[in-house]
Amino acid sequence: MPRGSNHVKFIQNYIDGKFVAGQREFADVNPADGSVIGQVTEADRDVVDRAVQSARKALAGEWGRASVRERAARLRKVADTIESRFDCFVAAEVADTGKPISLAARLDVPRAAANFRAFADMISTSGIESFQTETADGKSALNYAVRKPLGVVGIITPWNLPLLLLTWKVAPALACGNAVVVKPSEETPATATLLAEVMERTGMPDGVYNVVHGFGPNSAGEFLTQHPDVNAVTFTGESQTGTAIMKTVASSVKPISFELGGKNAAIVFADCDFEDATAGIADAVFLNTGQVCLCAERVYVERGILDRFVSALKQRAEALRLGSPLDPATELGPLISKQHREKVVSYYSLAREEGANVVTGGGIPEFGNSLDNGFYIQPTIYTGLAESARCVKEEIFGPVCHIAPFDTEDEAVNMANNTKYGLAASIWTSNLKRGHRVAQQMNAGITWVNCWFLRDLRTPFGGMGLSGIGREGGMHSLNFYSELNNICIRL
Ligand code: NAD
Ligand code: 6OD
Repeated sequence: MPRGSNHVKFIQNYIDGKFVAGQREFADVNPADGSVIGQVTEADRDVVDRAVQSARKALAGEWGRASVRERAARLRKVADTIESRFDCFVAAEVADTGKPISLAARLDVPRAAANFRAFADMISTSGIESFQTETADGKSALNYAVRKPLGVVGIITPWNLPLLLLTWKVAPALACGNAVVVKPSEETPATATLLAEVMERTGMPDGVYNVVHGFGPNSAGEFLTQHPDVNAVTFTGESQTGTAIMKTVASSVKPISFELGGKNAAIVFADCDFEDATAGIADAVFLNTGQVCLCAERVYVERGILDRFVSALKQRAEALRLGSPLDPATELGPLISKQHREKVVSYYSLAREEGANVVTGGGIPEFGNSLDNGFYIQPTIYTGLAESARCVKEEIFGPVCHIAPFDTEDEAVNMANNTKYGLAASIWTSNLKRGHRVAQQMNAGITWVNCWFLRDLRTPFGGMGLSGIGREGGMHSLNFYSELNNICIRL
């Protein structure tokens, strides 16, 4: 982020180990007060091409020859360096997203370092498949697979957990020996750029990590997915964007990995630990102002505890401290942008038109200070909507949920599964058998029982239906980011 004052940063593309300006700039806005905190240089087609070529060059050089041990050591150094610049990363993430400083310090930045360490460990200990095969003449053959990098990986990420989600892809891609060109969200360009400084400090060879800034269609995102020398594309973002990217990459048959949207359900049985369940669901609905793909926007509660549950969640929603992201006591920051707030507010209006009962929230808070220029919104709970209502069907991506009753386990399962998405679910019960039984029926990539967003990076992560294609995490990441060449030797 080379030139700039303390107030307005100039955020540039990073190519072949150098910061590079482009022809056009766009503003980086702080969602907490609407102020412009940075000018970001947009990558045109030529700049994206230079980034891809620099990645190709890196693959042909020292990086392409690095052993697994050397790559793992490099990744661990990146983790250490992120930690040595912890406050800087936290400050940049908070300014870009408006998320509470306590959240960035507890979740986003520690997870970025953890991503690099975890994939350094995984690539170091990953084995090779081998099979001894009987041949027709009574002899045998030995099969074994070797792992090779895909080449240049294009990585496109959203704004909700910018550094966490970017490093979740960069770390395994580099562990497998690829070079990357990343396109962070136009809303949150800072931490991907800070990561470039980290790469430089750790002595990562030039061209291994490149950053291009810009938008999606007819900008850096599309130019990257269209590029013929990009060997694979991994994307996290909206399902509709996934459709557009899929069309673009179809002509060149590149491997893709898509982590997309969700309309996740939580099922609360009357036998749950009530305090645990209400606390867990408050987190699942409101964390990061509801801007986590795993957030629960549909909560199904067994009828016997419905009223008690609704009033407990209402109490928790109303107790949440909205405020400046820089105040350590703040629990809820703003939404990411004016445009996104307009979208969420339009769903708040739609919910009323669709006949919802507003339990709490439904509007925009007032602070009487500069935060009124930010994009804050009230945490909101609805009841009374039909299961066919758009607000129950469509992803809103804000601090909002609809609560509906159920009478039987089968009914709860059917309602939870009645969606085109299939990302995450959570089940709250003290009956272990029921926990397993219901979890196994969920049409979702991830189901939590009596917890939410509890992550082990070795496990498969992804979604079904509109929520994505493929799985990342653990061996699934290593397999996505490599080509396996099976070698068969007649013995
Ligand atoms: P988005 O799809 O609008 O943008 C994501 C990224 O794609 C951005 O960098 C954007 O510039 C780029 N982009 C947009 N159009 C493009 C195109 N045509 N070609 C190439 N790139 C393009 O998503 P968002 O608003 O940034 O993020 C919110 C969405 O992401 C929600 O739907 C949320 O559920 C989803 N999400 C999913 C996961 C997951 O793991 N499944 C994680 C986080 C967020
Ligand atoms: O924890 C992760 O690895 C992950 N990919 C989380 C996604 C959160 C969505 O907003």
